[in-house]
Amino acid sequence: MKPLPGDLAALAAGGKAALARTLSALETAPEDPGLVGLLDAAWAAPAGLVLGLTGPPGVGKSTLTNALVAALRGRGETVAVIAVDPSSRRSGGALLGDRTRIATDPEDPGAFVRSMAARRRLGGIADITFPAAVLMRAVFDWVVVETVGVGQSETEIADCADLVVFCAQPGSGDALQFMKAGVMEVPDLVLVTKGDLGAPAVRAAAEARGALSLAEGVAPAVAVVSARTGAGVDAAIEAVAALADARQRVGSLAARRRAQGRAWAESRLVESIGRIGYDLLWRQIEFYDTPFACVVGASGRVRTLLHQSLKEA
Ligand SMILES: Nc1nc2c(ncn2[C@@H]2O[C@H](COP(=O)(O)OP(=O)(O)O)[C@@H](O)[C@H]2O)c(=O)[nH]1
Ligand SMILES: [Mg+2]
Repeated sequence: MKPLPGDLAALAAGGKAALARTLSALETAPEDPGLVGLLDAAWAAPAGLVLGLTGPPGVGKSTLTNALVAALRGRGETVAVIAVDPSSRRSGGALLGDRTRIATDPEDPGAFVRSMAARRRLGGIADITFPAAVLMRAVFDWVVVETVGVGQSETEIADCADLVVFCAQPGSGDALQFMKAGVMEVPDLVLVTKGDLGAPAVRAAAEARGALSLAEGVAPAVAVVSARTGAGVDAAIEAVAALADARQRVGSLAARRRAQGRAWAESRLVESIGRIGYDLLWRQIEFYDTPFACVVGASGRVRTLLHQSLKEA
């Protein structure tokens, strides 16, 4: 296999093949020093925006992702997609047989799609979604993460996306009930899908606005889109970009990313060195500039210490 790109410039210059190789290394050699260096470099240079799409299966997330890719490419912007597959121990495969595939032109260097299994955390976001999104964000204008939209994934996406869009289906009030009850984190934008259905979509949007007005803080905007006709897709992109701009100006986007890096590093470390190890070590770890190297470094230290003490015992 060809070596990993040596730095971010090489990752960008290497195109989709270089990105695909780097993403594979995330799964096969997550502690590779070259990979870890690339991750921290990408972490320090976020160029694009990570958009998380959540919503129940069948709501139209994949179809909308296709429409977003087409619209963004039409505007001359580049886009990478992470499709989190609903594989799990329990179901062992796809939940819906007729899942819409996300299709892009393999010849187009500006559009990239990667599927990832929602391993371990049932129905949730793959552990490598976060580092994958960090890598993609350094070389693409947009990163769209389509979740499987069952249970936890709806809140987990908030841990790796810059902005979360919740997709709601005309004629189903369930998710809005969750939101009202505070079960679900409030998204940054709500899109009622399948706007071509007409009145039911308009009604769903009104219901969503009503439900969200009861939530704490500033209620997110609600808009209607149709991936089928393309209506509202450009407006949705503009709404997301405007939100991101506003947050960038006040610094809350950067703050959110820092918190995500810290939370990811903490959860990986607790997994590798345990809660006791983490509680002993965390004060000595400076996560913010190099969260990826920190995780590998701290696990390595603990491994060495344990090894020594076992030999001495
Ligand atoms: N009428 C209409 N149907 C749609 C639209 N978007 C998706 N669908 C249909 O809804 C079903 C589920 O779509 P899919 O994108 O796979 O949903 P996902 O499970 O949320 O990814 C499919 O049969 C789509 O053809 C739309 O804009 N209008
Ligand atoms: Mg889908």
